[in-house]
Amino acid sequence: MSKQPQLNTGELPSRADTDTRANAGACGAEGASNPARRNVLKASALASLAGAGGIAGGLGMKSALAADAAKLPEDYVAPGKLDEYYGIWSSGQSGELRLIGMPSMRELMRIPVFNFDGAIGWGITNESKRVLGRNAPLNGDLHHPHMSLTHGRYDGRYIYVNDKANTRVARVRCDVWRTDRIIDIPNVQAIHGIRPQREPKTGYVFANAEFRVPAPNDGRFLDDPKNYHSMYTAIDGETMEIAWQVLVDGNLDNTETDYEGKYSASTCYNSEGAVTLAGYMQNERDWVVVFNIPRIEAAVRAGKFKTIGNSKVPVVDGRHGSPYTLYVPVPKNPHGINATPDGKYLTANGKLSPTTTVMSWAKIDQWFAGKLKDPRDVVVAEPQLGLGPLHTAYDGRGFAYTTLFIDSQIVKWSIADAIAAYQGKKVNYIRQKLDVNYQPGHNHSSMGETRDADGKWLVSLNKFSKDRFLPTGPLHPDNDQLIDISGDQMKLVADCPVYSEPHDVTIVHRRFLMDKVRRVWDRADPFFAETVKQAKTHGIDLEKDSKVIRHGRKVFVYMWSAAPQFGLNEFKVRKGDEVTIVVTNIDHIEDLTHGFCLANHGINMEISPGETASVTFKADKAGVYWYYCTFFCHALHLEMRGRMLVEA
Ligand code: CUK
Ligand code: CUA
Ligand code: CA
Repeated sequence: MSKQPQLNTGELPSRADTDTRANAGACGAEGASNPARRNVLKASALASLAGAGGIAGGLGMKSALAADAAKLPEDYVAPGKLDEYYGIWSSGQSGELRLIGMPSMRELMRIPVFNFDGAIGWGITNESKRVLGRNAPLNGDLHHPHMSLTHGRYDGRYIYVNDKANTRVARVRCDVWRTDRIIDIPNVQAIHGIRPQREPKTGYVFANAEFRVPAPNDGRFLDDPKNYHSMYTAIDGETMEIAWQVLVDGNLDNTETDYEGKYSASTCYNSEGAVTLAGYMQNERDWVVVFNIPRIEAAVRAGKFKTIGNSKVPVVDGRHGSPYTLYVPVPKNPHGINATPDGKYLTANGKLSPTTTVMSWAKIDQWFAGKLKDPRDVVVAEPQLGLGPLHTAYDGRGFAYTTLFIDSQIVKWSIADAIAAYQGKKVNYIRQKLDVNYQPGHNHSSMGETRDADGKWLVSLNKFSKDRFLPTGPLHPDNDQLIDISGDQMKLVADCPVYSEPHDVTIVHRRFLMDKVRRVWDRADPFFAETVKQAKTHGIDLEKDSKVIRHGRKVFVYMWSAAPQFGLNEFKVRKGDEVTIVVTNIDHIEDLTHGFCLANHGINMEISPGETASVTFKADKAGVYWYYCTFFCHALHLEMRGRMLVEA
């Protein structure tokens, strides 16, 4: 995705189904501005109120700026200027993570996680294989990226992501933006929703298993759905070890945690335990299951668990009637579950019901304390929002924004008014419905899943783009739309085509990240420490030495790279040797990356400043094979090459 700033050409949408409010041109005319300009506007507006002396000058300045701002679209970030937010995008079945600057929506970087990436050699290098596992599948279905938190605020350390396709959870480091751990989740199938704990600091990362399977799933039980299960998994976010699992009734879809470190909760759309489409829709109500974390931890400590098959993970029984869980009946096939940034409520979105169910963490607390009888007593509102509510985001000012998949809209509503209406008061809790194009799944607001929710931007991740872009063949991009939510009314600002198929995004203000991002690698970085250790055993100083070391049929080829040269002009091996090539980029200069590509061997890897990267392969073809640099590093970049000579 690379969206050019949409200039305010006044080009109007031609289709009747495009809301005119939703036109970028209209926004510009209403005094749109980039965030910096917006602050100037705010300051001048304040100045105009600050006493008689300020009025004339303030107003004059304000209108001048407004006229100026009217020339620029709201999301405009001038060349050379930096975005205010990092949008951390999932990519669905592409299996990678993407960094997109916001509000410009310019794609900044892609971080391979579960997928093959030929640009940096993810899936090729030994360093990436150590993270992936040697025979790991090179695909994934990455839906949910969430940053680690401390006291309900982003802490800029890690992004945790799920892989629904291969039942995994991974962690990406935010300093070098590289995946550093991928783990398999045992006893279950298809990790979907995940959430890091908010309080006191991401301790657990919770992971939902969506598909019910036998446990153990070893062929003993097959077509016997009564013996299928789903489990909730708690992963230690630091060590990436699995702490425990909870056996549940039904299945698990999305998950959310509170702001106090006591509870987490998941939606279940298959309370029926069905295996057919008609079956999943049978019950009028499914549920939200709430997990009592301290009670589960106590049960594990007290040995009240079992283990399954070869797995050593403690499994606690959290099915109906257990002291560890609360099952709250909610309307039919709920989907997204989202906690409000004030720490008070969570909402479960109806999907097949036009409602969103608002629950109170305080009432959940009372229920577990035995002060409430009916699980439905924890519900404080159930507003009717429209057709197909999937996910809800918050602005920190008491408003919620829910995607309506079937209506192709975002509905803005007041949480307080919805609660008042539930108590019988006559209030209209709906503030606005904005058409989006088309069929939104997730939406996400800037900083909206933290205490710092700032209510500036909202992204609607639309599953269909239909006619919004130049045709690209039968496969269409998704359409992620940028919406300004800073005012009373939502305003659609930009369309942004994205490759299949992001589900979710986390929008993090740059202040949480910019200082933490490394510009060159630390030579002591754990990502390639194993390779550095191996070089030491061969007596190699990676920064200085370029040489070939042979141990029987194993050959280690060490070389540095410095623009525009590799440390070795050529090296010789014998057909059948197992060759390990280790390249160290000794250009410790920001942005001076080299690549190492070996012709006709399916090998390419990136070596950023200060990095060591390695690859192991069998030299199974005699002859001359050139290796060359693949990142344009110097005027003589094309000349940066050498030969591997393979003796017959
Ligand atoms: S799920 Cu895709 S739209 Cu996987 Cu978060 Cu709701
Ligand atoms: Cu080194 Cu191009
Ligand atoms: Ca159902």
